[in-house]
Amino acid sequence: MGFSTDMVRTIAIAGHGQTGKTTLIERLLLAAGVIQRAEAVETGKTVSDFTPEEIERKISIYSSLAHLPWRNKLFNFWDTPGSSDFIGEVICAFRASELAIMLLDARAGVQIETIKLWRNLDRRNKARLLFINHMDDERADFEAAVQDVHVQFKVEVCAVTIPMGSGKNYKGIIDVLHHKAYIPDGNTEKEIPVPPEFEEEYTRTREILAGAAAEGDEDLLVKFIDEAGLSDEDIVRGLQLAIKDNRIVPAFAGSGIDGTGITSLLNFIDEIVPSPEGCLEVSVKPDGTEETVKIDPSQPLSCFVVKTSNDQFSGKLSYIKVITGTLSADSEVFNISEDRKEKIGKLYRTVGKKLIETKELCAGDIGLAVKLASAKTNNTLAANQSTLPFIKLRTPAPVYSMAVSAKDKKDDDKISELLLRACEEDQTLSFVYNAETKQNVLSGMGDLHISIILNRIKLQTKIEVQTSIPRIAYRETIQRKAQSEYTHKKQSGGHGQYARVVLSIAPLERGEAYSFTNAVFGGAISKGYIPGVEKGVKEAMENGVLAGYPVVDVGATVLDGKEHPVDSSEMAFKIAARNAFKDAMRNAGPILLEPIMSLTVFVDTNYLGDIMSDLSGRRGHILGQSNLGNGIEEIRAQVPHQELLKYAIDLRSMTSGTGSFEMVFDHYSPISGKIADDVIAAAKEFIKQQNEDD
Ligand SMILES: Nc1nc2c(ncn2[C@@H]2O[C@H](COP(=O)(O)OP(=O)(O)O)[C@@H](O)[C@H]2O)c(=O)[nH]1
Ligand SMILES: [Mg+2]
Repeated sequence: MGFSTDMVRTIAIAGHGQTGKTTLIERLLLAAGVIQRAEAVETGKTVSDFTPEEIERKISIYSSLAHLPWRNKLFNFWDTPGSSDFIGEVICAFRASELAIMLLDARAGVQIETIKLWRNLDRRNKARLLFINHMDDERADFEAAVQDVHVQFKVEVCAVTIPMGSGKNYKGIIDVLHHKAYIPDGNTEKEIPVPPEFEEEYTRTREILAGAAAEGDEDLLVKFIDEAGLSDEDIVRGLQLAIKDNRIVPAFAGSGIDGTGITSLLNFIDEIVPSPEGCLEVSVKPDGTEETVKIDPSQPLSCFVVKTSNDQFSGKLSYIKVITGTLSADSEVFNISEDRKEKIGKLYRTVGKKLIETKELCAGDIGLAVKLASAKTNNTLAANQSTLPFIKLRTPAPVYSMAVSAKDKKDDDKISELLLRACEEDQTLSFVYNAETKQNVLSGMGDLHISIILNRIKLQTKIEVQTSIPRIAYRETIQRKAQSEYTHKKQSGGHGQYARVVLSIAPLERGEAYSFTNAVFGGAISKGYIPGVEKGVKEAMENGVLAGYPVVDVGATVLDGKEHPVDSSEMAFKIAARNAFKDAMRNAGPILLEPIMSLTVFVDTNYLGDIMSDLSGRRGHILGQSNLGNGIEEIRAQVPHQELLKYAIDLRSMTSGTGSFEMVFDHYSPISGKIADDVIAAAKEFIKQQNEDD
């Protein structure tokens, strides 16, 4: 059966680990009759956690997609991982969804990953609902969790369902929008009238909900004030507008264990959450400027590949979000990003690993195609060749790297091939050969992320992979001006070589990298030889005089020189300039620079002291620290990269697994004394070894 844009809703379920996302998907599918029983995550039989890695570790690692029919609509739900190691998977799901459901554990309220995910959704301006789960657990507190979100994110949260009791006394929920209650009933939940003892709370909550719904719409506000309340229809209309403008966050209560709170959530999505039509995507013009595109079924086809995975039976799976028009099975489209035609064969919807064939996907919908010849994640597919490509997924910088090689050198190529393929599937993974340090470096979002990738390769190929902490890319620079002159001369028999260069070098501002000026007066060096001089300077800067690291932030000026009518050449000037530079650098106070990372750490308040003193032990410079409420601290610091190579592991052990961090390169900063001496000694040892190997 075909679905039109107004019938489709795509929703990402996100939240801190263990809040119950995977369990909630089971409950949603059960309520819609897609599955006959909800499985516990521990059994390894849930719809969403179906890969061997997920079954073994009992956590979600990949985002998985499941669709379900509800009334006359089709809902696509993404289950996403909660661990920040797999944020790349969450980002795919966010990109392909118009709405997110943020899951909270009613015992814990806002947690560290909640904050990071919420900020991520803010950057995308995505509307969201709040599902406050675990109401059946001791210490569950619905109101505290709602208040937490309100205080933490400065948003208006309004309860659409409220719990009847909590912990051992949890009986179910009240659907405020429909004046009904739901209680557990065998496998699912059943509707009952609101029990008299909850009538008062219902009335109070409905009043607040009406007030929230009225806000932002003048007509409704007037009605609300004049008529002292709103009709059910008016509340629905107000909420529709509020969600569309992302003004309020509706909150729901429930439990994944007894399946309460599910029906009201599904009905709300049906009745209130707007159609994807008109939601915004971004495309990029050839000059790099961005342009918004509306989800629109009436335009020619355009779609975006949000995710690629490999299925052992079906082969390559491309998850395609349709932005405009309709994507049909057995059609031909243009892959804008790869500049070639692409044949679409069969199209599918999924329920976890199960593929269900469909003839078409309309604008706003998401599904998958198998074995596409060229399509990769981030590709734009369209009917017209002139369609602009959509903007690529925005993924965070990697925080953890490992140098990787095969135990047996002959397997290195195979490993590289597999890792490069893994990078195509996973945008937060990178695998690059660092020519400077002569290492193959695999980088990702944490040690768990990297170890899962390497394990998979080991399972597939039986090849032994060895890892080591990667070498840091240091730089060299100078502290003061210096001048030198160098004559390159070989004039004994045959064609001679002659060039003389007078060169001055001076420090530039940090980050300015390099400049070259020709200040030769009166033709002492012919114009034609100046490029040779510059090449020599650049070559010299590839390996500094201290430890062979690239030289940065130096301005070179060629002042004077001398040439020979027959024996001079560009090559001769290059050699002279290279040597002149090295000589000058030795006299210019050469120093080492190390990369400094900008680090943001999120930890529970009780670890704050430990983390702060640990950071100063890592030569960190604390820039600021703020209490985010609910016992969570954010620390911003600048720390040498050298000291953060194992931070993913160390932070976890210091915080019993609760801490989390982000980091990006910030700048280079000088080092001296013993730290510099050690780096220089290690570099010399490394160069010696390389020479022996060659
Ligand atoms: N008591 C209780 N346990 C729950 C609830 N929802 C999920 N769980 C359990 O919490 C654990 C983590 O659930 P899971 O769905 O894997 O969480 P996820 O990491 O967010 O996907 C599992 O043992 C679930 O059975 C709930 O509402 N109440
Ligand atoms: Mg999960």
